[in-house]
Amino acid sequence: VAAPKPTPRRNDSASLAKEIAEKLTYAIGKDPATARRHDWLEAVTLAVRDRIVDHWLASNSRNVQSGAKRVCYLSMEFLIGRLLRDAIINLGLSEAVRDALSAYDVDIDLLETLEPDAALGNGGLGRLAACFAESMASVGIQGFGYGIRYVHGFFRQEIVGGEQVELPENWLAHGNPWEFERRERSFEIGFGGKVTTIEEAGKPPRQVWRPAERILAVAYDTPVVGWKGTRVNTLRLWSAQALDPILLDAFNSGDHIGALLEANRAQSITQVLYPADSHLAGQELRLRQEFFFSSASLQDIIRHHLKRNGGDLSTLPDKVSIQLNDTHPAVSVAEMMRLLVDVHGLGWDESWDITKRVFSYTNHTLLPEALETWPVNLFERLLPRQMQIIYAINAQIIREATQKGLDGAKVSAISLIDEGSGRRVRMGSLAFVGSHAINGVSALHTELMKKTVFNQFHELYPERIQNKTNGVTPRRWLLECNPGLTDLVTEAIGPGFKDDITKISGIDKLADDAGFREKFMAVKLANKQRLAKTIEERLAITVDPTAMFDVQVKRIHEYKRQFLNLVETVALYDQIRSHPEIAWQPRVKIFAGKAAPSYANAKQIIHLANDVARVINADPSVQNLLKVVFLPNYNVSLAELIMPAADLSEQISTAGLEASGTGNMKFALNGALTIGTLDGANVEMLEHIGEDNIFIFGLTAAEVAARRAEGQSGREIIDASPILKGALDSISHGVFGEPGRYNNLVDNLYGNDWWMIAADFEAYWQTQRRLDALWQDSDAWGTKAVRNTARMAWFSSDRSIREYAKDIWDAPTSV
Ligand code: 26Q
Repeated sequence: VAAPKPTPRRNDSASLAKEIAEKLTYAIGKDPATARRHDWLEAVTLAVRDRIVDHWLASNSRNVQSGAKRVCYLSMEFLIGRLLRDAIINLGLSEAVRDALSAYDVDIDLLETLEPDAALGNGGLGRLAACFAESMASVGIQGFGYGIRYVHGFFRQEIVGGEQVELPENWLAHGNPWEFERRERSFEIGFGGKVTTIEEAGKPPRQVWRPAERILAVAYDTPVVGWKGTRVNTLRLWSAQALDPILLDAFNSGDHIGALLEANRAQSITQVLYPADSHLAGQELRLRQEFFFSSASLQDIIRHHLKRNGGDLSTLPDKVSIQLNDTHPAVSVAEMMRLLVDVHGLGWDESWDITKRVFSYTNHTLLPEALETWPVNLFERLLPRQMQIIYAINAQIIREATQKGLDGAKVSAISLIDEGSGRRVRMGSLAFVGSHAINGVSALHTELMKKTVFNQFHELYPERIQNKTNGVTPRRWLLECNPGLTDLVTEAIGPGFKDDITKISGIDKLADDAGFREKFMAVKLANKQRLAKTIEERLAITVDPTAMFDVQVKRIHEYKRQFLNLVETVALYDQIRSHPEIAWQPRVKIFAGKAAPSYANAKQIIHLANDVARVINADPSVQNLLKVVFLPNYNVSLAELIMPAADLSEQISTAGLEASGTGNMKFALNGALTIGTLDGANVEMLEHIGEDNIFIFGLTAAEVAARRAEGQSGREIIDASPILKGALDSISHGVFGEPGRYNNLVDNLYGNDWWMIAADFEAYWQTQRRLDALWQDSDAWGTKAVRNTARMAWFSSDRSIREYAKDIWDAPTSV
């Protein structure tokens, strides 16, 4: 008899309604009368998931047939957020699901808010990985995300007494319907132990690593649905398990506690995401995480290649590209060499050639304090064979460089070992030499990479560094988060922009059309009302939705200069009170973001934001003109609420320090104007949007570098600016909390003003006042807002991904 085949799921609302009821009954064990909202969420998710699985299996068999190149994106972070709405929109099921649920009097919008965020990332780098995964599926690339299945993602932030408190996050508490555990897909990962040389007669000596500790990496797969569901890729996240719990029991017979401790020790590797994004947490556990997921991913990639290509590893670079998302998976370069040479018996030179052709590396920061290095002795103890390999690679690189005529100082600049402050392995250098392409994430950042961190390498290998300006997926960051604007654009120019975002430029000509502009600003107002409601519910602060929503949301860091924004806020507060005759424009200053738990100055900035909000919001003399809001627990879902509701986007980093930024793109796509420095991707946004439609101020990257070299202090600038001086005085003299609380922040400005806050204040202040004037002319503001949305298409991650595919991966799109 022929085996019965499952029938693919149908997408009409009646079929969906029936299946949702079946899931509720047979998968969850509830009937509609007693089901709670979470039960409905799970039932809908499972019904939608069935449709994804149909596409997923079809994509997987097409992958096998086409044999096209696979792109593996290795990232310690995937900051995904929620998946239900993403899946529903990409599958084209919005109306069907809404209709199906209306039969049960259940509201899909409400259900969607019950899904926990998958917060497996810190910020920009992790969110970029999630946008790229979705874009790879959307443009038809055989993409595989590889990462870590953290049990606890990024911490939950509460504000208590104005200060950040970190609470553990537990996204898996009620299970995760999107993941499929693949127990059969598991690999052993070693740590520690010894390397022995095996000599056999007639053969070259071999190195064998005998780890002291072995742990199992188990795969959990999540489907990644592309636009229109035509391709579903896989995100494979690794979970750490004790190698063999039963053996362990036998080994520890009688010692149950000891056996459990052993299992816990194994599992601890994937328990928690490190919450530091710009300065190093140099702990051993972090290096273990990095190696754990790198080794598991490479073993999986090699296993797959051998199975599909008749056991021939020489063709690996034709069939696979591996992108390293920053240096976090850089140990992969050494581990790949170990697997090729020690495990699969290839020669060193051939292995090195394969490695370089397979790998490419994206750099996301130039901040010296964020460049990853590991003490040689730690590396040696944890990964003895990989350390030997790094030495061997280093010797080869130095030999090559010397042959090309490099001398002492230049040679030590390219050494993989930093001999300066204790011996340390430079992970950026390892990633560089093991890759055929190295990219920065904006044009400016890439040029600075060539001139600074990788200057010596760039001289030696001038063809390797390229630029790939970041992008954001227009599905999540327009269609899903801003249905009002999506409908308006559809009404105006048709739905073609959903398939090809470049078509959104069709609304450019409507910027001068008063009727369209009014509708555009009406959508904005509705989005602001929605955000105002959340602000009221969460903070009991009433804000006027017709005031200008001036927003800075991102990780809290000194280089991002939330402090500059707060000083301007305080200055504005003072000026409004001392000059009531001026036609001040009503503003709501909105802040959100998390500080790394160990980053004292960043925590002070959060405290100040909350202190400033408390004092200003309680002062009746500025009531209609100024409100300050710090929204706790910034995450992807909150961003989806905030981006569509912003009038003004603050992108005010010290020039030269923000590699790209991606929030800047989300805001502008949703019709916010930008006030920003010539930093990161702001520079390219200026080129696309046009100088009339973006508000640029402040020192350039070159000017910042020059001022830093001079070591100029902020004192003269502050003394010459009564507005700045006044604001700093009220901050340090106790207008906002105890006197002295913010001495450290303020004194830094008088000292060397490292972040150029005093230096840029005047230009920032003046630009803000120009924006006040523009706000009064709502037609002019509306025109610029429309032009922002119309001209942001180039910043789609589909464009970024196509560039990677063509210039770095040589991988076909639309397969
Ligand atoms: C490294 C070692 C040990 C512990 C933590 C880390 C670590 C973790 C996360 C270091 C850096 C990060 C994250 C960096 C990041 O998000 N960078 C941002 O990347 C975005 C995407 O390219 C850019 O748009 C931002 O400009 C950049 O700041």
